[in-house]
Amino acid sequence: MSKDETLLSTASLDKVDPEIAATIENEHKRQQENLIMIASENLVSRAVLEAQGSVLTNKYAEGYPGARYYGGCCFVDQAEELAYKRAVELFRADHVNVQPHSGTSANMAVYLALLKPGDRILGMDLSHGGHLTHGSKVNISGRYYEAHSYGVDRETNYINLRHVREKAIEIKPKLIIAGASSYPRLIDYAGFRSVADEVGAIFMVDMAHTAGLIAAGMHPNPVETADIVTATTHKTFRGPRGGMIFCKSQYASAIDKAVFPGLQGGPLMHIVAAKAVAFKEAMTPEFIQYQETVLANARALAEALIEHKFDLITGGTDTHLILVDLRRKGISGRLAEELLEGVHLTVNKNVIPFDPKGANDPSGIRLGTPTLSSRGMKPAQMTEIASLINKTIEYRNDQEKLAEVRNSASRLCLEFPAY
Ligand code: DSN
Repeated sequence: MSKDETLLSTASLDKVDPEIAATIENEHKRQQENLIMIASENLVSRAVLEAQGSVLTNKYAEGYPGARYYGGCCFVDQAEELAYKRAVELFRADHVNVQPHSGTSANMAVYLALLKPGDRILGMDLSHGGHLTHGSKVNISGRYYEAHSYGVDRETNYINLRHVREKAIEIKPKLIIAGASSYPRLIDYAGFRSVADEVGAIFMVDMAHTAGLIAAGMHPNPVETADIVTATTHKTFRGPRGGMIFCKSQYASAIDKAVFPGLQGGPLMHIVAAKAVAFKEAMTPEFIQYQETVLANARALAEALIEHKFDLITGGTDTHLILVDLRRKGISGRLAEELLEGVHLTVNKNVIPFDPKGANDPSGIRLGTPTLSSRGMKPAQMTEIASLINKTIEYRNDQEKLAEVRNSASRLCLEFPAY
C-alpha cells in the first residue's frame, strides 16, 4: 500500500516523529491486511476519526455544559450537548453521562455513586463470560466491594435465572449486574429486573458489547428496564473508544458527581465530539442495516463452523460473537490464536465456561463479526472464513495448505477494504 492510501494525512507527523508515523502506518496496514474477528473491535468512520483527531483535544472542560471550571467552553459545550441529546433520544433514556473515558471508568463511576466499600455486588463470573469489572478478585470491583458471582448452567451454558435468583436471595446484594464480554446469547433483562426487585437491589446492565445492536433495535433495550446502564462506544456501536452511563432521573446527580469530580478530571472533548458523531450515525437506516448484517454474519459464521464440526458454546449465537470450544479439535486457544494470526485471521483466545485450563492457554477462542461487517462482508464470506479457520486448524502442520489460506484471506481483504 502506498503512503497516499493512508487514511488521514500524516504529513506533519512524518517530519516530527517518523517512528510513530511508521507505527501508525503499520497498524493501518495490519487492519487492512487481516480479517479481524476480535468481538470487541470495530472500524470507525472517517467522520469519527476526524472528530477524534481535532483541535478539541486542546480544551480543558472540567464540569458539565453551562457549569465548567474553565473559560472558553462555548464550543465544547455545544459538542457535549449534542452528544447528550442524541444519546438520550437514541436509547430513550432519562439521563446520560457521556464523559467516561472507557467502559471500565463508567463501571467504576457507577460503583462510586451507589456503593460504599464492602457493599455486596452480584455479577457474572469472569470465567463464564462476565467482565473483569463485575467483581473479579484481581480488579478493584472485587477488592473494594464484597463481590459474589453467578455463572452459566453446566448443561446448557446459558444463564439460569433460577440460579441467579437463589444467589441473590442468599446474599442480598446492593447491586446486581447483568452483562457480559463473552456470552453469545440474549440476556433476559426483564427477568433480572424482577430478581433485583425481589431482593431490593439496584439493577445495572453493562451493555458494552451489544450497544450497537440495541441502538438499532435488534436486541431489547435495557435502558428501559434497568436503573443504570453502562456501555462502551467502540464495540458494536462503532464509535470512538470511550464509555457512557445511562440512568433513571433519580440517579442522575449521583452519577454525574461520581464521574466528575469523583473519578475523572477534564473530559476528553475530542472524544465526546466523536461520540456525538457516532450517535448521529447510529440514527441512520444504514446503521440499522449494518447491525442486521452483524447478526446475519454471526449466525452464518456459527452455522458454517458447526458444519466443520466445531463445538460452539450454547450451540450458536444471538449476538455478534461466537465462543468456540476447541477441545474436540485437539488444540488450545493460544495455539489456535497464534496459528490463525499467521494466516491473516485475527481472533482472541478465550476461556470457556468450566474451562479445565487457565486464561493464559484456555480451551476456546472468541470470534466476532463487527469489523468484518464494517468492511461490507456478508454471509457468503462468513462461510468462506469458517472454511479457512477449519483448514488452518485441520492442516496446521502443512505449510502448503497454510499458504493457501493466507492467500485466500489476503484476497478477501483486498476485495473488502477496511477503509
Ligand atoms: N473484555 C474486553 C473485551 O470484551 O474484549 C473489553 O473490556
